[in-house]
Amino acid sequence: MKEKLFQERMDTIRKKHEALISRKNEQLFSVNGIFNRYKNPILTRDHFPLEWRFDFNPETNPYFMERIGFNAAMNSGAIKWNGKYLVAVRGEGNDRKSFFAIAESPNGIDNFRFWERPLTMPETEDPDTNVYDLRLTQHEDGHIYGVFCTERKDPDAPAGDTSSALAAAGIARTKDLVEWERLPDLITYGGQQRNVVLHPEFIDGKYAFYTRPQDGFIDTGKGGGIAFGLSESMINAEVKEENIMDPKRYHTIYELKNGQGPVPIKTDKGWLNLAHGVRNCAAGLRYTLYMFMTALDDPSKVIHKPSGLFMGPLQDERVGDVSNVLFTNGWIADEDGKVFIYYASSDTRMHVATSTIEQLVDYCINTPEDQLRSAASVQAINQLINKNKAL
Ligand code: M1P
Repeated sequence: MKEKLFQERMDTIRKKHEALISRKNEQLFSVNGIFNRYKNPILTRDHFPLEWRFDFNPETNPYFMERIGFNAAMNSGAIKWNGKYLVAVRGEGNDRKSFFAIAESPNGIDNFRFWERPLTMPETEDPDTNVYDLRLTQHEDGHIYGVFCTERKDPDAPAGDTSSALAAAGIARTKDLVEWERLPDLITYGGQQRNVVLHPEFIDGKYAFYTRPQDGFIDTGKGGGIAFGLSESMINAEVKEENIMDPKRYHTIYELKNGQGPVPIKTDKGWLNLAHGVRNCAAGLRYTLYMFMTALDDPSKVIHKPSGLFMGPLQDERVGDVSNVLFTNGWIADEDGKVFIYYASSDTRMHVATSTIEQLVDYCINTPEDQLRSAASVQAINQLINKNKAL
């Protein structure tokens, strides 16, 4: 009887899992014409391999029950590797611990399959409690760097405070995405760090980081903008001076804080940047994505910044573990100019949107800037109406 139950459950679960991961995705029509969303998320908690979740031995698991459960597949770095589209997923277990795992797809939009094992990230002498939000930088020095958030309990938390934490930027490097060498965490002097990204090119012969200084773990206090700073080395990376290049601002979608998303993409008109901005409202924090461009000869200088959000949580995306959130830390630009934007919704699942470098540059250059007042926004609308009337 039990053998039958085991076999039936195993067969059904295998079939359903295979159907889920091999499901075709479908591009949706785009009214804004800037990017296209897709019908299905590319990864969810149900995509994790069954071998990571079930004990397949009928002796020790007669009911074929899940032994290790997963809660989310979210904030993923991305890279094109050997012709495949790879996402370095932030997996989150039912135990609330995040980890990294690579899933690859032949076309960037569906059929993402996890590699055999999650990524084993070596630790420093000070073990990480939680690691998340990996950004993958293919640096011109020949290494692929992974920069991520490492979180540890705050050693100065008063007795009974079991939630205060310290966030810093962990760094590791690899040549094959399988074996990783952990390097010391980034040293900065502006408080805690999250959303740190390594620029892919040397600037003045130095490594360049986008940072996000923050006074506290959640509240950024005096920090909270995207900063830029240089480090002499990656072996002992240290940014002595962080200069805010894209500040948080009153009554914008990045009023409370913001953070660099994926590694900027180089174009002949400047660097394309994608970031997240956070505002507060009665429903809590709302995370949306926005874009800006920086100068080719100075990636810390913002040269174009469209007003408002590029992408906000819509429909099912609005609901999840942390609702009303879009977050991105990975995109891939193909040789033909197609761009795959990988984003997570509500800290729960991963999606893709596609666009092109040409469209994104056009969006950045030709969308009016935020003039920071309602009357000025009305002026911008009127200018567009006048332009259309003159046709
Ligand atoms: O929960 C929303 C996001 O919160 C954090 O982003 P930030 O540091 O800007 O507040 C990150 O922990 C991110 O992982 C998460 O998606």
